[in-house]
Amino acid sequence: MKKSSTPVQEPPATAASRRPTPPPAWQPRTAAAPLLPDTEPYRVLGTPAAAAADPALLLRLYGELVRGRRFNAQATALTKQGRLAVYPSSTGQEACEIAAAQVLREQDWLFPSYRDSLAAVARGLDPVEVLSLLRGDRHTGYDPYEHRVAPLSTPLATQLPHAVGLAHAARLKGDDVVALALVGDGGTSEGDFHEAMNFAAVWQAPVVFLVQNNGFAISVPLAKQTAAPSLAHKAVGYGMPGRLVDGNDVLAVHTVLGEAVERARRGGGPTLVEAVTYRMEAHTNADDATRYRDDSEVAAWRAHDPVRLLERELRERGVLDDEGAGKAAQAADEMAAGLRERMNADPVLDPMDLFAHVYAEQTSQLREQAEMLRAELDAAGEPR
Ligand SMILES: Cc1ncc(C[n+]2csc(CCOP(=O)(O)OP(=O)(O)O)c2C)c(N)n1
Repeated sequence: MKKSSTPVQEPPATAASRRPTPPPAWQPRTAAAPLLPDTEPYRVLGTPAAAAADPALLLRLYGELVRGRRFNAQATALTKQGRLAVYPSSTGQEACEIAAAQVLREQDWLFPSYRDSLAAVARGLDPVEVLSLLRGDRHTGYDPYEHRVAPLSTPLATQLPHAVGLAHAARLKGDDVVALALVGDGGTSEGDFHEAMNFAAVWQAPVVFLVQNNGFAISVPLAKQTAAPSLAHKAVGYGMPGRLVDGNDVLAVHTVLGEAVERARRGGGPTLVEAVTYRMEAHTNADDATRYRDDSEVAAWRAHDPVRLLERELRERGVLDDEGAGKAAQAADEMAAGLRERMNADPVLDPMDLFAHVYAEQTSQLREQAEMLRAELDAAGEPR
C-alpha cells in the first residue's frame, strides 16, 4: 500500500492538553535514615559495654598507644635537634592512628596524610624509613608496594581519589583488598574529598574514609570549616553510611573502623567515619598554637587523653598493674632510643642527586647548574 505523505495534524490545543504532563514518580536513590550517623560519638571505654572486650586486644592496643605516644615525643624532639625538618605530631590522636593500622589485613592498603606517620609505623614499617620524607629527603623512604602503605600525602585529600581508584581496580580484578584513607577535618573541604566520596559510592568501592576531626586546620577551627551538622553527615549526600565515633576511645575507633572495613570487604561499599579527637600539639614544630586557641580548651581535652582513657579501663578491670605499665613504657623507651640513634647518624647524600630524576632529558640551565656544583664540589675536595 502506498504510504500517505500527508503530515500528521496536531489536534487543536485545549486547556486540558496544555497542562504539563506529570513527571514519573520521584523516588529517593537511597533511604537516608540508615546512612545517618549517631547523634553522639560512639564510645565504649568507661561504659558497661567495655566489659565484653577481649583483654588481650585491650592490652595489645595499650602497648601500641604507649609506643605511639613515645614515637610522637621522640619525633618532635628530633625536630628541635635539627634531625628532622618538620613533624606534624599526632599526639592526642594516637587512638585513631593505632586503630587504623590494626583493623587492616596484610593485603589491604593504607593511604596516610602527612600527620599519619604513626599509622604507618604501627602497620610495621621502619620508623626511620617513614620519617625520610619529613627529614627533607626527596624519596618516600619506603616501598609503598611492599608495605601497602601509600606515600604520606602533603597536598590535602589527594590520597583519597588514589585510595578509591586502587580499591575499585582491586575489586574489578577480584582481589580481596580494602583501602583505608586518612584525612583531616580541613581536608574534607577539598574538591578531591568530594570526588573521592562520590566515585567511591557510585562504584561501591571497598574503601573506608577516616576523617580525624582534630578541631583545627592549622589555625582554622571546625566552625569556620563547615556548616554541616557533623562531618559524618556528609556521607549521606553521597549515599554511603556515616559513622561518628569518639576518636580518643581506641576500642570504639577499632570497633567502628573494623566494621566498616569488613563491610567493604563483603562488597557492602564505602563508609565515612568521623573520629572526634584533638590535636594536642601545634600543627607542626613551625606553628605556635597559643596564638589561636585557649589553654583551657587544651586542658579539657587532656582530661580525655586516649592513653589514659584505656589505662584507666585496664587498671579498673585488674588487667594492668604498675609492673605491666612499666614494661610498656620501657619497650616504648627502647624503640625511641633506637630511633634517636639511627636518626642521629648523618645520612650519606650526594648533592648531585638534586639534578637527577627531574627531567628525562636535562635542560640546558640545569646542566649548567650541575656543572657549577660539580666544580664547587671538586674544588672543595668532595669525592666523586
Ligand atoms: C591542597 C592543599 N592546600 C593547602 C595546603 C596547606 N595546608 C597544609 S596542612 C593544612 C591544614 C589541614 O588541616 P586538616 O585537614 O584538618 O589536617 P590536620 O593538619 O589537622 O591533621 C593546610 C591548609 C596543603 N597542604 N594542600
